[in-house]
Amino acid sequence: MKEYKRYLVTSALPYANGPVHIGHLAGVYVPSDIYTRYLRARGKDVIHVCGTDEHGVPITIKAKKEGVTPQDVVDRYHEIIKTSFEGLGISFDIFSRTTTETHKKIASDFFRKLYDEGKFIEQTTEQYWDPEAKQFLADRYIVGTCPRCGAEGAYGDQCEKCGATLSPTELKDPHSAISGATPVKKPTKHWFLPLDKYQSWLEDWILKGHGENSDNEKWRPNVYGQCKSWLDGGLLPRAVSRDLDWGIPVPVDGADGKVLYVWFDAPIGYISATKDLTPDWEKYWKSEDTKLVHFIGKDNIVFHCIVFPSMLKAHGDFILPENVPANEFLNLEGDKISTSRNWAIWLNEYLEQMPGKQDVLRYTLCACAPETKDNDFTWKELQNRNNSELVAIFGNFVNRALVLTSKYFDGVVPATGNYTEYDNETLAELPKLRKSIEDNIENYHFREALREMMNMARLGNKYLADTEPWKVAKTDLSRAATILNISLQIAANLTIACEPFMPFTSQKLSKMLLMQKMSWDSLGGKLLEEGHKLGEVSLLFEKIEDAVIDAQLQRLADIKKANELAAMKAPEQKQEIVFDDFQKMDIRVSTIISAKKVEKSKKLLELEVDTGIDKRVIVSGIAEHFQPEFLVGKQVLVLANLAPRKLMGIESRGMILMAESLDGSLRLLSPNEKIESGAVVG
Ligand code: B3M
Ligand code: ZN
Repeated sequence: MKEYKRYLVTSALPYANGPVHIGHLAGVYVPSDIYTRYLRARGKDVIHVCGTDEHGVPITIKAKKEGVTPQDVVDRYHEIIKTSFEGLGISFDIFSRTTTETHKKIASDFFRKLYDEGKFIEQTTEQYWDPEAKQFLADRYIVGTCPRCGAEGAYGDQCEKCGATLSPTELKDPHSAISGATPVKKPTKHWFLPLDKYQSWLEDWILKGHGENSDNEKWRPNVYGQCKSWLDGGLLPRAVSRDLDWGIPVPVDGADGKVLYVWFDAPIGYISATKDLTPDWEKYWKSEDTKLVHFIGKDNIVFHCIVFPSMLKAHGDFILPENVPANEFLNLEGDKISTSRNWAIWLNEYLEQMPGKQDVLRYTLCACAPETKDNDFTWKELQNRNNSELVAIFGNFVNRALVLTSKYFDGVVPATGNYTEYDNETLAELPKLRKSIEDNIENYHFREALREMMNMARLGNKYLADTEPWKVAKTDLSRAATILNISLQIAANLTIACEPFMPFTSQKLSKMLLMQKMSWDSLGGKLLEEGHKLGEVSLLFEKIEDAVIDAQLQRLADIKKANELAAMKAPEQKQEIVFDDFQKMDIRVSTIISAKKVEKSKKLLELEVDTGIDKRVIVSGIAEHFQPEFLVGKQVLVLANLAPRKLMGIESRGMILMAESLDGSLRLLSPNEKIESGAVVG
């Protein structure tokens, strides 16, 4: 495998049209941060670049929905996203945006170079046009039925249901997302990157270069498989411009009203961000000694493995990625995460609602990261990971080691005596675990790496449980000294081993041990000198109580309910009637005087009602919906001239009018102001 001199790590640029959620974090940012922190700890020359993706239809749609400008939208979300990433300790070297001057210039120059060298095809094609909104309908501006899976509401560029990449003209039953109008086709000129010309080069580079038998890094099966199926299907030219008024103008004459396609400019954002980070940016992008790694979610694979590399190849000045470790999707409580259905845990909200629990989220998301297949996040899992792993193993071990040292040795690292065989075996595990963590991180197996880091805490916990220094100390203080020295060495090793995964914990633990920050290279050895004074002991993790989890689950249940209601359709209108039919009904405002349950009936209430005409009894089938006490004194609408009928032996004269919600629950209908009983409704 090739040795690289430096690393350039990129994380997908989130659209600045909403906050980031746990799906983004587990799929992209937690793994990329672990990878980069690890490389930094090893003293490698590494930079991690990211920023917000601020062009394209996702932004303009959001702006339209909120009645603000696209600039307002991207300004707001850039800040929210940036702050929340910082809050979670995602350590980008730069968090830029694609609306900077640097980016506009780099992206325009990129396009211009390809244009000047004749790398594009210029073509006039028929595209959908909204006759009401008077604009072309690119990408998400058009919705319809997916030609692949038949789902409704597929976008012009992608079906979220089956993940297919689409073009607007493929959609069945297309309509405008702006006005709802049925679009018409109109000719318009665009620039296309002829991906077909890069097909055989891509086959070589990906299928041979990063497949099973290659000397380069082998791409994950999910990534490799998606690329292969694209290549097997045969690549076609792809438009790299759009008819939109938000984006980077196409930098050639005669391109008024046309901007670069967002997927053309966004990946170039990695280059611009690097340039804004360091004057030395070219060494990262133009030297074969740099290892470029793109962290992305699976819906971005084609753009990072096929389209962007073809752009880079066409340009010629830049390196290609060595790996693209894309993750699958994370679900939430068994359901697909969805921004439009608000089915997500938003990072900014998590940080507000669960202060001090950043590492709990990082730990849980890494532990359940969808590395090989879609995976599920549940609040119960977060609670369990916290309570039975972080608190019960990691925290418990560290706490016992420190508290016992403070009790028996005044908080000073005690001197060791002779090691037993078990001591030696335990210490010998440390370098093995280190090696395993390294191999796993370098192969992008972050879940496994995390497990091995936790195994280091398990090792310490088991060592303490087996050696019982709290008992030994009573009879053999020097043996207890050896045990605690070894335990403290394990705790010190944990500060280094856990840093990529849980940087806040690492820092807290270093402070308790009064340790300087140490490089990865010291991991596995003896890190604390005899006589070293330790700092103050506090708890690393706190138990998360059921009430906290229940409140979060309740919030999700409320969202689900609201979504169900929003998705329900009102029943069809009944058959038409004439005015006379309506006139026959005598509806009166009435007041309920008393209410009681009808004996032996689950459903019926016996109500005494003042209709203004008389006082009468009405039996109503609403016992499961209202408590009798609630009804007394309420004004309601009564259909007074309904023929009497007997229910459970009681004569009922009239009917109380109710509104039945789409979910089947009932509401009383009362005048919005009090009015005398007997008032006629009509
Ligand atoms: N903004 C898509 C996404 O958030 C896009 C990634 C760009 S990476 C260059 O899924
Ligand atoms: Zn589909």
